[in-house]
Amino acid sequence: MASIPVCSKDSPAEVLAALEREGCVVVRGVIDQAQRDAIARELGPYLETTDAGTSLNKKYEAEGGPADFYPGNTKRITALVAKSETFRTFVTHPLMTSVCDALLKPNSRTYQVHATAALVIGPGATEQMLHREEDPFQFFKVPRPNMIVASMWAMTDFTEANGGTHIVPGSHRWPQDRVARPDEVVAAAMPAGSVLLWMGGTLHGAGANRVDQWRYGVFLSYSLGWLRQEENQFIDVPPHLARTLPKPVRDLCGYRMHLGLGYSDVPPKSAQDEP
Ligand SMILES: O=C(O)CCC(=O)C(=O)O
Repeated sequence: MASIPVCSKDSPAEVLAALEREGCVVVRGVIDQAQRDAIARELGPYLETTDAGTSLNKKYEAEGGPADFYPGNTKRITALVAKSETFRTFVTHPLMTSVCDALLKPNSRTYQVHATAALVIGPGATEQMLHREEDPFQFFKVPRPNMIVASMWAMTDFTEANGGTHIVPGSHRWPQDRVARPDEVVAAAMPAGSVLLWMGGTLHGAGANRVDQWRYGVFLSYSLGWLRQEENQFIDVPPHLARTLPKPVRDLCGYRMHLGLGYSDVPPKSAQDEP
């Protein structure tokens, strides 16, 4: 029976081993109630004014994406580095940097924020199609080097019934075209405060919500420093905002060079960083 390994945040070596082996892992007790309350407070005004319909699909379809990628009754807001101070502490969280140091740095001098989103799934939302974070990079055939690490931070409990993320353990090592059997798909069940991590090659998707409560998750992924970011951080976190952020956050948004890549005439540094 397929399952997602569960680790404590105090065992980073186990987290890493499970992630490499199964392509996914749940880490419990990463953020406390005060941090979840802060996220709810900071993102609340954006979520309140967000339509939970499927209008986002039109935007994605217009850009060449699938027409039905986002199942109904899901609120999705992006650009979280710009919107939430607490989220910025997730970006530099030691759990994430230790995993990215180990899995991404062998293939790139730096890594960067790839995409951010709050994904709040309401009653009646149907299951999302399984997909991989690496799908836009299919020009490189499998097996590929590690390119992306993704995570979902549980603001509420995640259950099989309320839309807990569907994951296919082990699928990060599959041929591109292998289709998952139903018994290979596992819903991430985890208490609020946990983080689900998965590899860029792991099949996953949002689960269906069959209960009368909203499932609230915060998504954060990282990619190799020389890849195109999924979410354009230079638009979503523009230079005037980047200058005000702590240097580690600004660097992770991509405001630093990878070897010769990414130079610019606009100084991203704040006055106090200048030598
Ligand atoms: O909401 C989830 O559990 C996963 C969402 C996802 O994979 C996506 O929207 O790309």
